[in-house]
Amino acid sequence: MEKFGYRFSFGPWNIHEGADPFGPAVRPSRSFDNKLDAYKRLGFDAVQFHDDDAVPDLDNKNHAQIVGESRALRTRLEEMGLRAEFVAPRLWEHPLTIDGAYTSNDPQARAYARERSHKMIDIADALGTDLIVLWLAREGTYLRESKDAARAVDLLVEAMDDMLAYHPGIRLAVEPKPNEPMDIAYLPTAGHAIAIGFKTRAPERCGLLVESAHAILAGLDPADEMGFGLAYDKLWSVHLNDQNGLKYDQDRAFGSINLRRAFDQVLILDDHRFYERGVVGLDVKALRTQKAEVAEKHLSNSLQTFLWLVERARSLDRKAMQSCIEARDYEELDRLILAHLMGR
Ligand code: 3MF
Ligand code: MG
Repeated sequence: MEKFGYRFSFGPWNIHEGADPFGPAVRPSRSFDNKLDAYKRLGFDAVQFHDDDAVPDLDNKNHAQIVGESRALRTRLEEMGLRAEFVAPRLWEHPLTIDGAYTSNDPQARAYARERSHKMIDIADALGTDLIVLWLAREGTYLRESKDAARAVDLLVEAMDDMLAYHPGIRLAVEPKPNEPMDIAYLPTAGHAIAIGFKTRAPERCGLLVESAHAILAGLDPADEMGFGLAYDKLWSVHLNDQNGLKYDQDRAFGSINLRRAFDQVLILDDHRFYERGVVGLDVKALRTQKAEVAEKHLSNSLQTFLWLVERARSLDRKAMQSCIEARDYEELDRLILAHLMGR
C-alpha cells in the first residue's frame, strides 16, 4: 500500500463492543493481544494508549510492576513492528474523578490525579514515547457555579507543570473538546489548548492534538483548527474522524459524513508536510449495527479514505486553483474542487 510517507495509529478502544448509554454490548470483547494483531493487518504503524490499556489495573500496581509490564509490552510492540505513539491518562472513570481530576474541588481527587499522571508518565517512558495526550474529560462543569473558571485554569497549569517537572523529556499535547462528558469543558478549542501551554514552565513542551469531531462539536472547522496548530508548530497529533451535526460525539469513519471537510483536513496536513511532523491518528468507532466479523472496517476504510484524499490533494491543479484565487472567482474554485473530488 502506497502510504505517501504517512504513519497511522489508533487506540485499542477503537475496536469495541458497541455498547451505548441505552443498550449493552452487541459484539464479544476482544483481548488486547487479539486487538494488537489487527494493527499490521489493517496497515497501521503505531498504537495509542490510555495508561491502563498498557498496564491494566494500574491503580493497584507499584512502580516496579508498572515499569516491568510496560517494558515487556514495548518489546512485544517492537517484535510486531509497532511503536507507541502516545500515552494518555484515563482520569474519567475512578470514583475520585467524578467531579474532575486536576480541577476537582476535592484536594484528595487532585492528589489522585497527580499520582496517576506520574504513573502514566512512567508508562510512556518505558514504552519509548515522549508524547502525552491530555484529553481533559471531566475538567469542566455541569453546574457553572460549582467551580471558578479562572482558578480551574490555574489548577490545570499546576497539573501540567507537575508533569513537565516529573519528566524533563515528555511533551504534553492537549486534546480539546467543548463538551461530553461534562456540559461545559474548560479547554474547548485549539486556541485554548495552545494558550494554556504558554502559561506553563515549559511552553516548548506543550502542544495540541486536534480531533475532527471535537472541532465540529465546537462549531469550528477541523481543518482551520489544524491550521492554527500548524502555524504555532504545535500540532503534534490528530484524531481524524467525522461527525454528523451537533449531537453526541460520534467518532464516525473519516470522511463518511462530509467528504469535502475531510479533504480540507488532508489538504492542510499534506500541504504542511504533516507526515514529517507526526502520526495520523484515527479515533473512529464501528457502528453499533456492525457484526463482529466485520467490525474493523471503520479503521481500514478511514485509512483508505485518508490516502485517497492525499492522492486528490496532490493531484489538484494548483495553477488553475491559483488563477481562481487571483481572479477572486470562488464559484469557479468551488466547481474545481468538487469536480476534482468527483474525479471529473
Ligand atoms: C474522547 C476522545 C478520546 C480521547 C482518548 C485519548 C476515546 O472524546 O476522543 O477517545 O481521544 O481518550 O485521550
Ligand atoms: Mg479522541
